[in-house]
Amino acid sequence: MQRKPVAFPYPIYITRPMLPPLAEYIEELKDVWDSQWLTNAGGKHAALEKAIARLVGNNKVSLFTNGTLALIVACQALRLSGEVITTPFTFAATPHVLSWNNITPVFADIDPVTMTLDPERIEALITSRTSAILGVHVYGYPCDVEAIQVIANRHGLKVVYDGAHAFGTRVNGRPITDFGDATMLSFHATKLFHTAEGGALVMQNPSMKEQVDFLKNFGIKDETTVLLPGINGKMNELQAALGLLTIKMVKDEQYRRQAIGRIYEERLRRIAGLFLPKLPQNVENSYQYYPIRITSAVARRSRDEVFEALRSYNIYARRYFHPLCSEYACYRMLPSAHPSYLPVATKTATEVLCLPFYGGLSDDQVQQICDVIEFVMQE
Ligand code: T4K
Repeated sequence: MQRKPVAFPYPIYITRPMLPPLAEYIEELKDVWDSQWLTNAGGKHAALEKAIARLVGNNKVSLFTNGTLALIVACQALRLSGEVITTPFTFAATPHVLSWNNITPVFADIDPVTMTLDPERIEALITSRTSAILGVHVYGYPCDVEAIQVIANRHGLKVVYDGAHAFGTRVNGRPITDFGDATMLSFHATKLFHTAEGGALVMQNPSMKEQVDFLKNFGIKDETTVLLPGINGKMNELQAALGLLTIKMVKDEQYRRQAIGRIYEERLRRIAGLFLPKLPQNVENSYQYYPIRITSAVARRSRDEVFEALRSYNIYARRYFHPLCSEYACYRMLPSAHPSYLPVATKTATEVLCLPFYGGLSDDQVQQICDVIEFVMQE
């Protein structure tokens, strides 16, 4: 039996944001101070929008103050209504965006391997009220974008993706934002690339970008013309200035996370009942999260026991996404929310644990986290 490991004397979180040297941020802010232009499509906003457009293969990009507003506006721009089919295995923002648009979320079960919307569960849920499919590239693992598009085409539905975790994910060499009518990206502090709070919509259609740009600025065209009932979703210059620095740090952060992933893999792969993330060959990882799965039928400890035990060692892993959105008080009365229709999602939500995963972790810290996991799973 392994000796009981020591607890960390400080908290180890699931993530920590990349931060450029403060002096560089101050330098970047000098133009903002000089121009006294703080928001409403300033120079930093334009520069960041361009930089992100380059990364996503020159698709149309519109920056937002957060990812949630970007998704709300996508629903407006695509005129979604009635019902939208989505996954229950996601962050609260996904179904809430539908509710804020007066749309009923219809939950479909997920694929047991990718943990994303199972295309085979979608068609049975389509009714005359269905206007779209809203997939989530959970942990940056891509939905089955081709199968989803085939279904959407067959039924005349729009396809929107919540790509909050998928900045940098590529499928067959193509940016994940190439698929569907629009993809939301989140640039929240907990995301790989971040602007403290922030987000973007990536679209294929230039006329949609034009409309989205109006919608995020109250629908204003000029001083006397308001075209649409818009909202305030604009990214400000302080956020964009931070983004112009953090975007340069993404590649190194991904390399470091890849190295951390290798340590986890090497140390944890032999533990009975503990399953490690494995992406298909044709997918490039965003390195957003490191989700392990603990299957209580095989493991000596349940996911919740491991989660609690890790906390006693000052390790704050997270159970993203437990409970399922379909279990929230505001959604559980929906017919599609009944657990009997969502067996895979229900089981997955009891198994997943996202481990600390960020470039600032040293090899020694990762090894110590592994010592603790090994110990608590064999206790
Ligand atoms: N769709 C999906 C699938 C999403 O996951 C999200 C957001 C959205 C849509 C909405 O996108 P945004 O509108 O947020 O752009 C966090 C984030 O707040 C949330 O953005 C994210 N998903 C979700 C998965 O995680 P919490 O409640 O878990 O965050 P919190 O405050 O517990 O932070 C987690 C840990 O991160 C902390 O324990 C320590 C560390 N941390 C956090 C912050 C905020 C830092 O080190 N520094 C920080 O500034 O929701």
